[in-house]
Amino acid sequence: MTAFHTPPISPMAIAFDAERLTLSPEGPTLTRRMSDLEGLFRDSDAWAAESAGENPVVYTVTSSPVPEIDRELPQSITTIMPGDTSGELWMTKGHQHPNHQGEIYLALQGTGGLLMFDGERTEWIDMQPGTIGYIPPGWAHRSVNTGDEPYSFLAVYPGGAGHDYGWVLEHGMGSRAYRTAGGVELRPYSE
Ligand code: PAN
Ligand code: ZN
Repeated sequence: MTAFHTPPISPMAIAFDAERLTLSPEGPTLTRRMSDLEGLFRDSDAWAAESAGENPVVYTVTSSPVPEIDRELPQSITTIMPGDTSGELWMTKGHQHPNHQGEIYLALQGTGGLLMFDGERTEWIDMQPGTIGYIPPGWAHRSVNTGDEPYSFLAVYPGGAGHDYGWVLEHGMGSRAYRTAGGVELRPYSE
């Protein structure tokens, strides 16, 4: 079983396999199934049916051994499966960093979108391998798979930033991303 290292952490090299998307040494891996995304998809009936049925894996988050502790700088690779629930593209839960700190995402494989919301304004960045998406302090963020294959990205963020998931349940994300014949369409969050 893999675990986070305990401070003080020694300088270390982390081998990154760009094909297999592994980190070595690795820390814990988190798996989010459909049932973990309660209250997030617009069509709650479709969400409930998929959760009670096959309950598919929507995304995984593989971490390096660097822990989420103040002044450390953890990294993780998120992989979102392709799919949609009543047209709404599969996505991460999304969160706000309560300590309002910045973060970067580097797209690795597949295609996706980085949706950000500061409580008033919504921003969307198309993500493809090589794109760095910058998330400024105070912007809640959610990732979306816009393609037909898994979408993966590397995240690097301050260990003391914290993750507030309730913020998104309370305030939404400003927009939702849907699959359409022409590609991706952003629609108002509550329509
Ligand atoms: C990322 C996210 C990861 C999963 O590492 O935590 O993509 O998304 P949720 O945390 O919204 O489920 C990050 O933004 N860390 O701060
Ligand atoms: Zn974050």
